[in-house]
Amino acid sequence: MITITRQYVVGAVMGLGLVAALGSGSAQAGEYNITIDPVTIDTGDFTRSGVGFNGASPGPVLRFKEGENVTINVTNNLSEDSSIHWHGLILPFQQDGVPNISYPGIKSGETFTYNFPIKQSGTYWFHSHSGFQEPDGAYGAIVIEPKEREPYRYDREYVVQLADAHPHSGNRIMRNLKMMADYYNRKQQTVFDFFKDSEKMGLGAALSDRMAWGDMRMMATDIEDLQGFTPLINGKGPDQNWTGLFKPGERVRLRFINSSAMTYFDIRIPGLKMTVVQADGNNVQPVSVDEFRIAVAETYDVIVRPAEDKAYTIFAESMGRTAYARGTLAPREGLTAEVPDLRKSPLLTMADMGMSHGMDHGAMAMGSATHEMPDGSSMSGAAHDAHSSTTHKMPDGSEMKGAGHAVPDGSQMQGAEHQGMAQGGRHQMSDDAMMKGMDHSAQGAMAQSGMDHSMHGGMAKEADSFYAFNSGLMPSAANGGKFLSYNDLKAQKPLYKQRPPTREIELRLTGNMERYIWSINGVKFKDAEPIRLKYGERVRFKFVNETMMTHPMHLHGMWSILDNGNGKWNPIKHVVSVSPGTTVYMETEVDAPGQWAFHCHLSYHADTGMFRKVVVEGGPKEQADASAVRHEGH
Ligand SMILES: [Cu+2]
Repeated sequence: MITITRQYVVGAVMGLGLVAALGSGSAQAGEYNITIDPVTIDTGDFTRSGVGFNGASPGPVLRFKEGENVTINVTNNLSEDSSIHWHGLILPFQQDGVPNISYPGIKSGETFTYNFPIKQSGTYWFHSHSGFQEPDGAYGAIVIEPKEREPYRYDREYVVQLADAHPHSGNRIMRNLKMMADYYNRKQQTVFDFFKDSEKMGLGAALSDRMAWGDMRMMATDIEDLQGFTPLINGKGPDQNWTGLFKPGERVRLRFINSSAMTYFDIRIPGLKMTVVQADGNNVQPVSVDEFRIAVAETYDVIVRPAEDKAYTIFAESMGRTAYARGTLAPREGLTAEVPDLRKSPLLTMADMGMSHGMDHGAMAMGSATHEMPDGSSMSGAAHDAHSSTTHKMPDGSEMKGAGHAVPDGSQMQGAEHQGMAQGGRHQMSDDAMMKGMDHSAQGAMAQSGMDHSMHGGMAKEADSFYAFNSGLMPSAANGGKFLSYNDLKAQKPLYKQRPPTREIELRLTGNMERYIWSINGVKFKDAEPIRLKYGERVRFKFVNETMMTHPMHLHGMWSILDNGNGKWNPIKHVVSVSPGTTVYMETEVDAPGQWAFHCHLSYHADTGMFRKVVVEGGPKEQADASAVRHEGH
């Protein structure tokens, strides 16, 4: 049975300003009042002014029931325009809450009334879609109880909402990044690192490595382009230690939500296995893990069963290892457990630089294709003789030619000293046919046994098709155990019938780090035509990440069916994270008329142009009405 703690019920009702919850048979109707307010945020490290809901950041936990109709009156108490977007909810586009796409936004002092049916269950969240109000604190959680019983048991539950509070306001951060893209990058390599590398790699290799990164106008440490934040759990900094209580032996459901502006987290609870039961609000076939990575804007529900009468630390390290969020699960208030140290910062590799984009997996050989770099220059992929004698047996018996390590200036790095370098060939199957022909366990086996990269020393890691082979970002569990992969996600119950896509749309994720401009297909939102879809289509989106940063791509209004090779069991998500140097596919049943946002969920990437409007043409008349909302610029 589900027991919601008393504290929770009281907190939800009070925080919500619940006006009425009328139960009439199966159809319920709830009315809620939310205000958008200036608030003070205290992280324990610093205090600043920010934006919140109902006088607090994070805002209330909204609890809905699948099948109910909700009316939400949102009053803007700020001195500027605002908005609320219901992240991951399937609703009519006029209710989606994106200024200039769904509606004009909410003016200062005004109230906008949202009204929509709740068609789904699970864990979601809501946030302002105006300016940098979300990084400034305007976010809250949504929990939707299903009509039918859950397919798993738990005794109590907690929302664990992560954020990356920064002492600077979003506007100030954007100004600084525009002025100097590495303004907030404190992990830059120093001249000392260079001498260390020279000793290891030899002077020539170290120099070439630096020149390669310089040509990219990026650094091996560009994993987090915004550092200096304090990670929060439910609004509390590491020292403020958010605590959730349990009775030993209980099953505790933790609803993790990453509401960060810019930060990916790797989450573990030392001493506890976590059973992942839901991703982005949709039930998945349970998978037991020791650690998982949560992209910006994703949600994961896990169940843990702490058996002992002691405290456990919820430890969420930022992907760049510059900071951590910390909370505690404990049988009593005031108990704490040991807090682990941050692990060493990963370094991006040449694989993350997209050295392998020219690789054609149909032929399994490196082509002589040139690679368009973000700044418009091109990189020759011609010099491959260093490894031409190396061939790799694939599970299907074909052979893959080893790829050389061409650097952007056309020179070549010698094969012997690749300490900081990655394998040029990646195992991401960007070719549709290959993808289908190979199951992912075979791919894993290939990397572990079939491919022996002894010459790369300890650099070779287990393959995961969602990371470039030998990516510096490829995670591993702190205790050596199981780290969740996108490949592990299988839908509990597919939402859609499996059918072939009607067409494919390629979206290259592009950027110019030096000028801090992020774009899609090299075009900023401001200069881009909308993506036009037809109601009834099933579109296959192909994301090719040509940048060195990981982008969490979020399509509003319709589900993103991640193609992770599990066919009809492919998981259904609202955010698809695309790592550097990889190609990722997702499919969408185009079943929601109107106009929608489609963007990278890193706030400062979306703002500079990694954003598109999607227009869905046709469909049921009462829903369509797209012409009613005029596009009024950006
Ligand atoms: Cu991005």
